[in-house]
Amino acid sequence: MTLHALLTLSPEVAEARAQGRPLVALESTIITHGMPWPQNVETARAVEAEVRAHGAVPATIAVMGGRIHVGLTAEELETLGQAKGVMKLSRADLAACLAQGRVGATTVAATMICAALAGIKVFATGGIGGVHRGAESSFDISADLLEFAQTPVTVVAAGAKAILDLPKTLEVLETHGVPVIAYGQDDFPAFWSRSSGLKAPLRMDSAAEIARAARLRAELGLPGGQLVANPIPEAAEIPRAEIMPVIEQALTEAATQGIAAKAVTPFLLQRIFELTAGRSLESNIALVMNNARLAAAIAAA
Ligand code: PSU
Ligand code: MN
Repeated sequence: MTLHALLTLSPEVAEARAQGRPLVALESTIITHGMPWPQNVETARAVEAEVRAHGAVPATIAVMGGRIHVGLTAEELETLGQAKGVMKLSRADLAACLAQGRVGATTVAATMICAALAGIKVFATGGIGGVHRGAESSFDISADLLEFAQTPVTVVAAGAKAILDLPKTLEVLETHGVPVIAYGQDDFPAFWSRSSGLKAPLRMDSAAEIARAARLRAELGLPGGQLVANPIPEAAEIPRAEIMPVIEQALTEAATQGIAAKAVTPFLLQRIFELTAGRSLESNIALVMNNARLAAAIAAA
């Protein structure tokens, strides 16, 4: 496959690609809009190291200087982690950011698009966007959900945060024909909590099976990817009873302050970090590392 003209590969990713080694894409909105500095850069580095330690090569994706960077150098990562005014890129914004030569961080949707352009089939993150509570009046449904229906990348996440309406999120994924696979358990996980109280539509217990399902989906001519929902490790879990009041407070504040559109998710994440005084961040880091390990195994398979 010839490389798309808008892509710049890091030396590490270029070498892995040339050698046909397993690659795992990583998003950058989690760095710029999902975690505070300096934990954002430290976590991004640790996640990359975890992918390497498990036999794959990490490719963190971001837009800089009119190019899509697939794999960031240590310097680029540090710059991005401290940059102000970084655009949050979804499907709608990617080309605009490139055209304007601005710095942009890729969400799950945009990372899937860029990964597919680079021939990368597996991507690890923390949580995905979904249907927001009150979507019946706000119409706030993340573009991430529609991306799963059209871009052939397997995304490993710890489910979705309970800041979202999880039953509606699962319904939208089902409507769009997206396989939602819980890993190693029956329940759909809820980010900080191992269970959302909802059953996941599908369950798989091995990386090989998940990789096989992705291949067969392509063989059948079905577009789109898969969502693998990997529960947070038990030791890092925050019980639902503890996290729910914090989520409710953050949601109330967002409503009172009239937060809308792209600002909603970053606002809620930021407030939850502040309200749990770092506890949510520790769990967040643990679950991303866990997802990096599973993604590496799927990529290798
Ligand atoms: N959910 C999280 N952590 C995140 C995000 C979502 O638990 O960092 C980020 C991801 O980049 C995701 C994006 O793709 O927010 C979704 O934003 P929106 O809801 O505006 O589509
Ligand atoms: Mn939204």
